[in-house]
Amino acid sequence: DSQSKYSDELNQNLSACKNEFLTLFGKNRPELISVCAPGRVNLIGEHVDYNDGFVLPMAIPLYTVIVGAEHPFDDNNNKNTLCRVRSLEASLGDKNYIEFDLNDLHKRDKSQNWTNYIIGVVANFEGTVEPFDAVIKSNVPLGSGLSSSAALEVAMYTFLENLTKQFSSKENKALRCQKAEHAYASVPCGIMDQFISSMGKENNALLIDCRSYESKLFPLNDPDISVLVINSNVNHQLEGSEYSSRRKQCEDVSRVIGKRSLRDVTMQDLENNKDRIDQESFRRAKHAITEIDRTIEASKALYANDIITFGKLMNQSHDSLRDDFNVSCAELDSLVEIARYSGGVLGSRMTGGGFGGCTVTLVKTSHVNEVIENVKKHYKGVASFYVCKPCEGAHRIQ
Ligand code: GAF
Repeated sequence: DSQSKYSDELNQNLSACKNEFLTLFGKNRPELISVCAPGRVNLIGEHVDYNDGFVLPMAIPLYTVIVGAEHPFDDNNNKNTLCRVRSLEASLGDKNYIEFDLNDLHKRDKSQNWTNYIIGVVANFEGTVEPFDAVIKSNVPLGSGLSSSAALEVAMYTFLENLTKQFSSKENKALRCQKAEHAYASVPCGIMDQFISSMGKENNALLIDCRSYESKLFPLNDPDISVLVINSNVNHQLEGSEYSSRRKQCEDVSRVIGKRSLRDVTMQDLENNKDRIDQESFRRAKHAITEIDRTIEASKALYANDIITFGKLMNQSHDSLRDDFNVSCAELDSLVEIARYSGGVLGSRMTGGGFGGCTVTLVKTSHVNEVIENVKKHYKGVASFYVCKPCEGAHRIQ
């Protein structure tokens, strides 16, 4: 079944990293450290983490794997400060081998973008980093809204923790990785992705309060209900500029209203200030305010096992992202429509930042194949499918 397919893939990627490590960096090495960090799918609560709102993601069994060890002493038996990292991801571009000095952790130019994720995490590690060599492989599809960047950052951080035996709290780990993304990848992301990649729990979604960082587990392990992730395999986002502008619009509205963030603004407040806010920003804020409420409602529904209400809220979330926040696209809308018209579907929406990437559909397990067949028949592009159970956050494997 699909779950054993995921663990097979994890094991294959782990072996591939180990083999490459031994080939590239030699055999006489200290203990090898192997870690993994998962991608995620967000069930509801989109574009609200940076508004201090609530999100409800789960970690999914697609992982970034890192295998590595301390960098060896040099020929004169001195310890140096060099790190070497090899990525087995062809999709990360042709610069798949990097070397950097721990004394020179400046941000690299854009053409070496994946390098920045690594160096950014090293620079933001809560402790002293030892020189190391490492190999990376990931099966979180890149730029698909499943949080491949956070998986890479959190995997790197987890590797450094195990290498140096200096462990951060899971919350600090997420915050440090987020800082790395802000400073080294120039994406002003919220905390959701790093948080769930670090804290994910098997069989549970996590309701995260993005203001207090408190989180609560919500069991999601009914075998009759499946979470189906569908990748549109398109990505229209231009370097995160749309993301930054949405974030700014939200912040501007709360400033005009005189509140700390949209978490503190009600629809009534927004209506009362209508004359002082341009129409587009009004719609952006309306999405965020209603989405925060929907996420709270959805978590209550999940707690009460009211999966019908949960699905309806997912549908409303998508419509709001499409019509008011304008972060969907034709491909995502089409996948959502096809799913909604299939039997057994409780709710379907885009997930993640948007402008391409994936949808998430809550569907009766008996109808998963029907949805997949309908998408294959009616979607104009070529979609990929993942049936996901919530899995554990980042951890050492060996
Ligand atoms: C991206 C960001 F990284 C998250 O912080 C979040 O804002 C998400 O888009 C939208 O909900 O994944």
